[in-house]
Amino acid sequence: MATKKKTELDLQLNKDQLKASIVRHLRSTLGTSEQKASPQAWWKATAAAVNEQVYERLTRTQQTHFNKDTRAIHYFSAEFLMGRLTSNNLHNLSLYSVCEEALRELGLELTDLCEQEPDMALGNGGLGRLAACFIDSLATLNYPAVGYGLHYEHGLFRQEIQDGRQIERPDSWREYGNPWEICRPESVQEIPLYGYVETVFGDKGGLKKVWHAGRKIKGVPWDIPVVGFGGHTVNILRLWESRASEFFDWDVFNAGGYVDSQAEKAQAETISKVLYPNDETDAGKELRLIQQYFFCACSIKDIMRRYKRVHGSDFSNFAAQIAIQLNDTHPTVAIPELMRVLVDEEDLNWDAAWTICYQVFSYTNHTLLPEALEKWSVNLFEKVLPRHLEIIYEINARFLGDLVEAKWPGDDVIKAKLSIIEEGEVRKVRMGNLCVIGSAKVNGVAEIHSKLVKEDLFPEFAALWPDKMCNVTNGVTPRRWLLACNPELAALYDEVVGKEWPLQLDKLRGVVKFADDKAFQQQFMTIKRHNKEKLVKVIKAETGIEVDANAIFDIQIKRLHEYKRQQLNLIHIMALYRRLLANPDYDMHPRVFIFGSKAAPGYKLAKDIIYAINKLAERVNNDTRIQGKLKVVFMPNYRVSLAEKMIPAADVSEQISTAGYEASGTGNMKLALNGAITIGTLDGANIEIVEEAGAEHCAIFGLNVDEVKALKARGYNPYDFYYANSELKAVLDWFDTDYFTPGKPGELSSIKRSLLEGGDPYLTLADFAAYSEAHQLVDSWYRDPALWAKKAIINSATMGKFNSDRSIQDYVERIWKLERCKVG
Ligand code: B1N
Ligand code: IMP
Repeated sequence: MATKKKTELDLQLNKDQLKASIVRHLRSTLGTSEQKASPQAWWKATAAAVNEQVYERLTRTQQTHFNKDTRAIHYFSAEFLMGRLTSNNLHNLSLYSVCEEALRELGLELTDLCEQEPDMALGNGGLGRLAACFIDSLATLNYPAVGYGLHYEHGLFRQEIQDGRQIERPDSWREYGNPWEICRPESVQEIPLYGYVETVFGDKGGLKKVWHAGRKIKGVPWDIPVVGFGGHTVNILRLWESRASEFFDWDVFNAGGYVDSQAEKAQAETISKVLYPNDETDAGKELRLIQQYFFCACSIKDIMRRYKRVHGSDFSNFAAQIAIQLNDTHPTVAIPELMRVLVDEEDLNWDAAWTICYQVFSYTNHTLLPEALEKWSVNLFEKVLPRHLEIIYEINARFLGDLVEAKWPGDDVIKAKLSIIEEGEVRKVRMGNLCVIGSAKVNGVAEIHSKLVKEDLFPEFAALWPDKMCNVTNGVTPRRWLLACNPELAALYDEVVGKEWPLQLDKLRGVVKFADDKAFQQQFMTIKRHNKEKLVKVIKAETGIEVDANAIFDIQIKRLHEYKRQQLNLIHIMALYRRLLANPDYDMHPRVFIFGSKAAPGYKLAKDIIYAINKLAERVNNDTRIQGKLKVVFMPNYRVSLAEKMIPAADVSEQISTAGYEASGTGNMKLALNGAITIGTLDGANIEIVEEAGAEHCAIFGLNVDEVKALKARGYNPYDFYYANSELKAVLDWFDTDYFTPGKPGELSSIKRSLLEGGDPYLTLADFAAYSEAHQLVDSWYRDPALWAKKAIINSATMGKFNSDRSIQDYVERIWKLERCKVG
């Protein structure tokens, strides 16, 4: 018995043990005492106590994966929007309520301590948060997986609002240390950049390429343990930090150039300094290409090191052991990097290397927006990565000369279209084409999006490789987005359908039969009410605005982009305001329109829309004539931890992108799961949400994808709608007055201009009337509390499909072919 291995149960802490551990860490790790400790010290001590559990399981998991030499998925992503980890880790270890009690006995509230944690905002929005949900699901389902990305010192900027305008402030998430990350100096990598390529004679005869780097950068790995729900598997997220290769350039230093050597160091450290804040826009900047190469090269070296430790230089098992998923085109350079390593460093011949390469990689496309499809100038590539450009040329020549020529003999038009190189005044490398050519599978992120990827974005590639393109609809983790953020609703669901739903979200279907049950409706709506009351306090604290929990909470939270059409929401609120001014008895249930959104710092129109929302809010919220029937709130600094407070309190979810532009959306899933009713277009995953919930329980409006295409083909003229709809005209003309910006007429005119002279590229005016009607429908539903409760319940109960565990299972079956690996 004495030698018996520790089992799961032995690992599980009780309240007293946890309490003792927290106090011990407060003293020995934080160097303080119960009497003096700040809330921040208590939070860190709690995290340290939890980490004892995490590390034990991490070690077991890594041991098991190593011993069994399992195939693993490596998720390459420039963004991981993790948010806070404390409550998530506690829930996933089944320690949340134990910890709550332990802290209570110490006179502390766990929820308060959780507020001490800065968000880990290493992502822009949906794409980065998806990566975070996916690594949670991979660990939960016991799949061997590693997330690879960049250890940005500054994540997405902190947004302040000053006189209605967005101001960007640096985010310093690790200024005072972060208890969830572990530095791994033993796995440092060195990464070459710049320089030139030399052709030499190889040892085995024949020619060989040698890349003489102009610079070398050190990559330092930081590991974030990723605790699966149930606590069996703890995988890692490995993020690379850049450092100067030698701390000083001693020659420069000794010659008296201390400042120069510091500049060199600063330059190297710049690489992982800051996340580019552009969601869906390609900056085309040298530093961004270097960021991408830096983390991909570090990660490939890391994978190689691990593979060779077991298999030596026999690469015949490589493709069987290693799968790499490219989260959009940002990590594409990993493809030529793996070729470079296999051919130049491991001496494989080209064909052998290429056969490995395209079996290893798969690519997820997240957008059709042309401005997001990455292209790098050939000149920049040649300067930064000269050897990779040669490799890309070789991949391209073989692809066009063999495959394309065989399928479309002599067709130079198709060759020009499929080429990795775009010809023109400035020659460019098309990362999307390189991804498709170098990947086994290409997937879109919702049914409609995957169809458009196949038919509109890459039709020739789809003809060439009919089996390459597939769909995996996005999902969200129900642990964070229901269990942790909405504890009351989670407890109600435990009672009604049992406690398995956080793993099998389909079980919530069992709630549907209570949708008409008066007592259940009451319980459900009381919980919604509590969540709204909590949000009322947050709104008051953050903005000073008083709102009434009796009103409909209508929420649009997502990055600011014209295609997401916050401007449509804005002009509709203005129309409601006009109706109320014209007729103070205008019949509507009180509404609070709540926004949360960051604009890319260089996106002028997006920032103008934020300004307009805030100016409208000032005017509307202080207008006594409308008797509080309308309120507008812009919540500053929207981020994951704020989303966790807003989503459970939403009555209405705004998902109003122009059909064909939102690849999937994931906020839509979280809001519906928490009982919000969707006002939405038939775009992205909205289509599948409606399929699950039933069309009668959502307010769908506007042009669909085919109608958008047809209208554009006919020639869309926004003035047709402007002149035909007197309310719409009056609202747009309002932008030119000083009604919302007293003494400063024209401050909001850019919005009107974009919708008229600018051609209204996202068809805002075309959808306005239908949108307004959808709102009236929602208003009429809300006045019937039983009808509303039923719809809200059905929406929540039917979102099982959007569990990110289901997405991961789809990836496993359609793309990765992984096997689960039980730990412990
Ligand atoms: O990815 C999400 C989807 O749910 C959204 O519909 C989609 O818009 C989003 C360049 C992007 N697509 N492209 C990006 C982000 C950063 C960047 O630098 C592009 N984000 C999306 C998850 O599939
Ligand atoms: P969607 O664009 O509505 O699908 O938003 C996707 C998800 O990304 C949201 O539910 C949030 O979790 C996250 N998100 C979107 N925009 C932001 C942002 O500006 N900051 C932080 N998180 C965001």
